[in-house]
Amino acid sequence: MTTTQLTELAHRLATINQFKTNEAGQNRLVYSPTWVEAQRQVIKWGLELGFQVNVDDFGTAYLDMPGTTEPEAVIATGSHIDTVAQGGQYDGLYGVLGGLQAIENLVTEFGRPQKTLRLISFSEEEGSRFPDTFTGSKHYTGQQVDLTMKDPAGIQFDDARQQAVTKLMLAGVHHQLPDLPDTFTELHIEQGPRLIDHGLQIGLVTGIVGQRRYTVTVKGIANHAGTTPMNDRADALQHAVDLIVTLREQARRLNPDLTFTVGEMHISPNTSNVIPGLVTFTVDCRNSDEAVLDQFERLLQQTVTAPGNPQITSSADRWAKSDVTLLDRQLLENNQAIANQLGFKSIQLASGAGHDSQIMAKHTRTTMIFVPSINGISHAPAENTSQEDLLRGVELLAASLHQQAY
Ligand code: HGY
Ligand code: MN
Ligand code: MN
Ligand code: MN
Repeated sequence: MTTTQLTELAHRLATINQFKTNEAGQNRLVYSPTWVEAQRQVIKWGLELGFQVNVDDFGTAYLDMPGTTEPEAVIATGSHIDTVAQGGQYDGLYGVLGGLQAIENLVTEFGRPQKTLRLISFSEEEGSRFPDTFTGSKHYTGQQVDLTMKDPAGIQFDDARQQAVTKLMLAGVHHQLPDLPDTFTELHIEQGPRLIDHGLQIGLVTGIVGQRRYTVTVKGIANHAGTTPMNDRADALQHAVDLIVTLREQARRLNPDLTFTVGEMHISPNTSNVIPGLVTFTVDCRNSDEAVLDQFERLLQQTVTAPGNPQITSSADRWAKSDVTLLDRQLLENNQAIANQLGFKSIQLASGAGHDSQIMAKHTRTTMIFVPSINGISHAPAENTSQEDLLRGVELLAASLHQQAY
């Protein structure tokens, strides 16, 4: 990859990352104004570079470089354009723009491919605005998504979706849902410490952990902070804290590799001199063994609904579940051979982060390529990857796509 092309990738990453709404990291939540700006920009680059551009009903953009002799055979790459709240500059976006750069480099060097090369910018993966994850790749693969679900402000998914998609229909953009590809390769930052800690440059992903997300609701009785005796309270926050401490200990005892995260909490009425009457908090748990996740789910339900203060009730609602997913072995081996030829220091590893690839893998041969995350940080403004590592990922992806499509 030439310096110009690297500069181009850096320029495109910076262009989209400038759309952020405030200094607290990237907030490209699906169908938000910054999300619309970003997806419009990807579409404009696609049109400028001569891709055929499709946008589907969920706002996913498909940039096709049609094949010359086998156009109906499709080799795809891509990732998601949305971010978590206060997210980093590379999660998802690197796979979209790195994939675009890889295809652009191939066409510049080798002309049109024999098979169609497709870059996919999935509308939403994170589950950061609406209570569901992977809605872009789910829609592409024909899985049902609840259009009536609402974000915390009460805005319905379907309304936000329709308004945003209208803004993506630039001149020359088709509005269809393309067929599934023959293979899908996702380029992504590792989002963890393994590559960087071992001085490695490339991760070839064997599989992706299973992931489940819940919202626990604790209902007590709001009351006066000063006049209510300590032994006569239905304090929803105190009970929520007890539940979190108990569940975390249960997760640790069940399996040391079971990740347990409470990332979001809402307290009502959330004011200093009122005993909280209502608390909700999320639980995100992940493991490479579905049986461990099943066991923890039973433990979670038992713990949450265990009898205690009769004035307090609590319940747990699971709103996202993605299964343990093995990725395509042959595609991984092909990429391993290319990485060795290119002299890249690589390992094969499982992903602790969820990815669109675990949805795509149910419908087509799928593989992933990781590049290192500095200090292993992700889902935060400090998320970072060196230019050289960004470059290596694009180089390996381009060689892999070349092997499949030319
Ligand atoms: O949460 C995840 O693992 C992914 O980054 N969406
Ligand atoms: Mn160019
Ligand atoms: Mn991601
Ligand atoms: Mn993410």
